[in-house]
Amino acid sequence: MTDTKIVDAKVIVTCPARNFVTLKLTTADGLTGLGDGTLNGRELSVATYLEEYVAPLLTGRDSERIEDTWQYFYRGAYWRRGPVTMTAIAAVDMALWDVKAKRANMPLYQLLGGRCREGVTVYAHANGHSIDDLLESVAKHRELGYKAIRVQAAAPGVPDAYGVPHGTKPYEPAEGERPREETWSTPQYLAFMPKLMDAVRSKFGFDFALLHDAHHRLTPIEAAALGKSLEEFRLFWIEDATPAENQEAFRLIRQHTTTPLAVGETFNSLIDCKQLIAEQLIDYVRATVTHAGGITHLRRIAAFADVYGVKTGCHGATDLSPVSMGSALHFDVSVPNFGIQEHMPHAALTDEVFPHAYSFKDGVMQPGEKPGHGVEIDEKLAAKYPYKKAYLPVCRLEDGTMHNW
Ligand code: CS2
Ligand code: MG
Repeated sequence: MTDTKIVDAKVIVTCPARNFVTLKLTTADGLTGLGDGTLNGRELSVATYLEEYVAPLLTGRDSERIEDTWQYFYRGAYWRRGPVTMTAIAAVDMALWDVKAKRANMPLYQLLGGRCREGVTVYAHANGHSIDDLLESVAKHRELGYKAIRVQAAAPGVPDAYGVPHGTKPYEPAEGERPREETWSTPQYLAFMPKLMDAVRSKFGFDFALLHDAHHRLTPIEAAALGKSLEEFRLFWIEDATPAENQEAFRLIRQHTTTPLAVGETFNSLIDCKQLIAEQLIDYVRATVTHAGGITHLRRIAAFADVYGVKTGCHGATDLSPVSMGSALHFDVSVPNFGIQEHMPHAALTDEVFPHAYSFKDGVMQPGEKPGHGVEIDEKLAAKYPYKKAYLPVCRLEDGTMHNW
């Protein structure tokens, strides 16, 4: 009988182009598993939670007991849910699935029930400081083979559109010792959006999926107006039209528009989307393996969503590490109600620190055939890039009122 006990639980914090928190588990039978515990702008809170309260309880536990370990950390903490707790549990869960799949000598998707599709359709980010700029970016992404493209551009008179980079660097919102302050105007944005979508559809037609992220900046009635004004451009979705803390808010949007709705990159539990799903107020749920309690809990969200015809559309920004992306792709390829997966390629340095088996071709990603989730970490290289504090920005209306980012 092999000894499947966890003998070591190590938290690795590194900043190869941006900050990442990784949990590495080692078992008595010589296997290792990795989990992503990165919470953008609040990374050390999860690292500390893992180091102080979780790692000491992992040593000596049986690595084979994935569900029981999930329940142990969820119920056992007494303080249920919340982004810090659920990201920490997620890191443990991902690492345990990685170990189990390696022990079974299978790519993780096989343990999850095998393929439900040939590959994972992903959407890219196209952005621009103007419509012309954006059209160039869309053309570039179509050349790269993407079949689904999210478009974001700066509306005239709105200094800080969401998703548009500052200068020529790739879009990366977290920066600085203090949060950057952004300024927002909804009226200008709402007037601009139909022009933007019209320019994209007129130039490139309708043979690809078109997406947009409103990043929680609208009220429900403004979101309803946006959805209505974009119907003729047949979007794949509008993302985060309004904050979803009040799940009922989506009823109003739904009553007014047939534009599909996606929400949930900040969700950490099924409880965050229970009503949204059960009342069919959304079409896609954006929860991820990293922030919503790992593969175990995301499968539960997806199974619940499937009952109501809601599909998955996992968050996949660069602040989720390659460990998250690898795990997400195994989940995506094996979950019945998959919708789409976000793909924002990592910096070359990030990929060097996290060598991985997943790949991209013609708008589709593959998790790879390596046992486990297929992502490793080069610890020596990781150690060369120490943590660097970086905050997500805050957003204000033109009169200085604090708004939603
Ligand atoms: C986003 C992210 O990818 C997305 O849809 O909204 O860029 C998000 O702002 C960051 O992941 C925040 O950490
Ligand atoms: Mg988003």
